Amino acid sequence: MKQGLSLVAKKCRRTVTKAGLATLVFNKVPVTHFIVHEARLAGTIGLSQVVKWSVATVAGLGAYDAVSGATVITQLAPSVGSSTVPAEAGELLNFIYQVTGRDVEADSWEVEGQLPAGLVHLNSTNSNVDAITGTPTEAGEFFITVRAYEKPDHRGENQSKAFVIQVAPGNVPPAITTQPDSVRINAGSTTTLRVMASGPSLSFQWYRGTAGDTSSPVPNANGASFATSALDTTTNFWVRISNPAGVVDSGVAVVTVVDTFTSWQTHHFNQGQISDPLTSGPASDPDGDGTTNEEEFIFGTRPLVAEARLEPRITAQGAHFTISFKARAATGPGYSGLTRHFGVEMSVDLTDSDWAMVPGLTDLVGEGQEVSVQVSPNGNAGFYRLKVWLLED
Ligand SMILES: [Ca+2]
Ligand SMILES: [Ca+2]
Repeated sequence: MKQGLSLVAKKCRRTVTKAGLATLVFNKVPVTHFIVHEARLAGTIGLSQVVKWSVATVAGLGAYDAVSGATVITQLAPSVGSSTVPAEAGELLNFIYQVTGRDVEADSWEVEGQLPAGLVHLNSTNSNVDAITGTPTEAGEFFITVRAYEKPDHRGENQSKAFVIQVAPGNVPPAITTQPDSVRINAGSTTTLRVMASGPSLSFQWYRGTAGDTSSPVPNANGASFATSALDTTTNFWVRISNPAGVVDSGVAVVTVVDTFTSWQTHHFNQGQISDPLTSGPASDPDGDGTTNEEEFIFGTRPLVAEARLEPRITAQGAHFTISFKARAATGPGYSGLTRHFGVEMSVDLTDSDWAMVPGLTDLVGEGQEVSVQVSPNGNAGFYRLKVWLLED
């Protein structure tokens, strides 16, 4: 019995000594460094210091039972002997623990439960000492269990102990690592905006408007990302991120809304008409002016008012001809994010294959201007047609 007791105490002293050394010397660097340098440092530190630390540590092991030789897992650092592990967000934590009272070293270790973000299990092998290390980035209480196994790969007899890692909020203000992106969407649809930020205990609030203007908070938009409601007009958003140590505002993300035939419909037809494709469908012509609804959308004319077709005027001036038309701008309801373009094509015989763009009239942006261009058909008969199309800005 006496011999058994002496064996246990000796083994305990050896493991405690190594871990204690590391904690004292390297408490400002990740514990991986300690593992690498352990052997070298053990040789350079004075024996009296080692002994002093060993004694202090053993004295702190309240649960250690030298008489029976019971196997226990004990915290060595940062809070010797405690089942609570104090930590602070943004500050390096080296949580070191050891198993004592065993006749053989622990061959493998396991951590059960969710570690706070930023911490990793060192996952020692063939060592009575193991550790969890890193810089936690979130505050809170994290309940974990560490388990030492007699054999590799989590086999054999095992011993476990529960710890709670208490991460205080710390003093690290939030920082934005990725700003929210500006996007283009079709009118009436939604999008999801995202921001990425670092720092502990982050709170988010998204706002409409220009950055810094908090008059229009978006209800329930309190995460790193949020889905907008269906948007009909171009809208600016930004997000304020805060924690106990500070506040940071993102830049503005512009959600550019681009109208489509479908959203144009909602501006020109009532609900009953929209539900009737014979009235509001793209191929329908409810006003009987020979222009389909889709063409009225492209030309910028009114789908329920019969109007003259949008056509170029041709006037003769001696041997020359002048083609003129009004290049309407794509403005008003149904044209958000769109630009109207005009071009004139010419054919000598009206066959589909030989339409050619007229030089100088290949692509004009409609700004409400009167366009007038002289053409010379070179003595041949010529046919002209006006081409109109909408493009996203
Ligand atoms: Ca029509
Ligand atoms: Ca019309």
